[in-house]
Amino acid sequence: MPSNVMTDRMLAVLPEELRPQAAQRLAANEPVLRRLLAGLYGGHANFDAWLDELMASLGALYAARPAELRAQDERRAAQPDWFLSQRMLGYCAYVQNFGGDLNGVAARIPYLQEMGVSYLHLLPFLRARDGENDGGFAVSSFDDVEPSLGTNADLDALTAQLRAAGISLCSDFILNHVADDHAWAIAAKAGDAAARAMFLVYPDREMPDRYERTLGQVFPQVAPGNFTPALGGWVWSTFYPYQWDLNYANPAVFAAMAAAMLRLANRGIEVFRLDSTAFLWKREGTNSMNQPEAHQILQALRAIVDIVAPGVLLKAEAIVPTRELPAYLGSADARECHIAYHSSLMAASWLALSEQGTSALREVIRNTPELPPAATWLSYVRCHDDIGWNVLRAEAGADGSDANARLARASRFFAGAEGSYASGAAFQSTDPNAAHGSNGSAASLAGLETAGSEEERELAMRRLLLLHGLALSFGALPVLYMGDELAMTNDYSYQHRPQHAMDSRWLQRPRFDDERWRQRGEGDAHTGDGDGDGGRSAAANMYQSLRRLLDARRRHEALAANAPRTLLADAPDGMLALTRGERFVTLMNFSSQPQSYALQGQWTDCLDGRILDGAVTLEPYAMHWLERG
Ligand code: OTU
Repeated sequence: MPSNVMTDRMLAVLPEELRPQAAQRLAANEPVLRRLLAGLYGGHANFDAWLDELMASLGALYAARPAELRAQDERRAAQPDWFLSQRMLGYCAYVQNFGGDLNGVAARIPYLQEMGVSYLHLLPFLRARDGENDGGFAVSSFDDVEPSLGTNADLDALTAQLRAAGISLCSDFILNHVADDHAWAIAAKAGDAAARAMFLVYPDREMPDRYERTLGQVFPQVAPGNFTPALGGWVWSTFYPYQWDLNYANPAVFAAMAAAMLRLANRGIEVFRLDSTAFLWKREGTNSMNQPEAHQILQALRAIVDIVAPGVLLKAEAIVPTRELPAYLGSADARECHIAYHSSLMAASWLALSEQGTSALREVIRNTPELPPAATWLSYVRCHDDIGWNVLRAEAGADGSDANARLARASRFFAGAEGSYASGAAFQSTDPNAAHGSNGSAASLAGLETAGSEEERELAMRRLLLLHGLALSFGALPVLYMGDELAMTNDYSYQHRPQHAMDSRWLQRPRFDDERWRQRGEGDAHTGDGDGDGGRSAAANMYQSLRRLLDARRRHEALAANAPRTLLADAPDGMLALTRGERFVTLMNFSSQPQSYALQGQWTDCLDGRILDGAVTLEPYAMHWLERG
């Protein structure tokens, strides 16, 4: 189908007044979209008719986009780096844990504003499978809110309230798989051939066995293997057996998912966390991750967003080795996602704490390239998943050490091995010498739960602030994980819930603690609530210390996402020293011993106002954010 036919097809369904704007966006993005789709699906007999229908459906979604969102699209298209500011701050929570339901989340907007949050990632809130559903990651309908969390009207009200508060709502878009009770799965079970073709189904074990030779396993303990007996054969299911992978080689899957995403965008979702993006395309003889076609699918989705809803951001969740990450952010001439999780940076910061050395962390930073304009990393300390160690294999082995032994040691350390301050759990390892992942809340992993003395509590608090300090100063969109701002510790209650008991990720998925929330201002001289630091609760201590970091970050343009960053190689191994721009340096001590660093010139610590020059000594786990002068 020639290019102008595609454009005409879409313009035909738009009202007159939207056509000039649409024509402009099509001129910029349609050639790319056509090339990508022809590459992926051009071999299909009905390709032209399919493309025709796709363009008509995109046109209808464009026409249906509310005027307020269209106006926001225009503002953002005129300033495509709007999300790179040092004033952007993310917060991530489960709806049920943070607010009970969507209305309860709306009631917490003032709290989010108090912290300066401008981006709220609510973990899955669409209708999920009954019973086990991987915390909502097994979606039954992309068009309905999970009834226990509210209604579609509640979602519309929440997006409007958040928008008015200057907070962008981020929703998971779980595009790799659907629940085994999604309408497509139900129809496939009833024998519908078109529905069956949405999945990857094999009549016997021949192909599954061939694929398994080179596939990895995400949940080796609780969901071994990548195929599930269903539909009279074997269905591809990378994650839990009730999460059926979609067949992106089928153009109908692509068209249906693109439309589902835009329908959500038209409800006011401003950022999509594209779950499990690495797994979208399967190829025999490989681990079926990070395949070129997976990137082409994401680039095609990006072109569609740039045509229909250019104010929307795509965020890649690809928990893959550092060298595979940059591709998800595309390049200047092949745009892909706007944001990608830097899981290597996150995992390496915990590894550095456990080793009291920064060699692997530095290697990760050296392997982190500069990014195309209007794209950035997502930095974080903890999230709802495990800290996956496997992404660090290259960096942990770079200096000739045995990467597996090193990562397995970290895994034991955070599971509370002898001599460790951490309380956590090793995730999914079938072998005590293997490294898979670690679970636990940030506070518990950093030692707050085991701390028996004031001094130990102080060290745990410093470790937490150190990791937050790195996430906030690295140059990224930082996202706080609910409860970490109040130093919430592990939640062991999952062990008594049969549907969660075998998945220790629930350790770090607690209910928001209102008691800690009420304590957060205690003893804060600024609120006049008390008289100094004495006797402050851990929650108040954490909240106020973190707020100091958040406030300082907001004041310093050098901390904007893409301001240049360099690693200072002359810092001792226990320390990490990074410059941001010409006038900003962060010094972080990852060890339990004091560390020294020789500064050139005079610097002011923007956290406590102290003036420093010459040799500085950092106390155990201490940090400085220094501005020249
Ligand atoms: C994602 O996770 C989600 O964040 C998990 O909560 C879901 O269980 C999963 O998808 C299925 O929807 O590999 O890149 O190791 O890091 O499952 C996708 C555990 C993933 C997670 C892993 C992850």
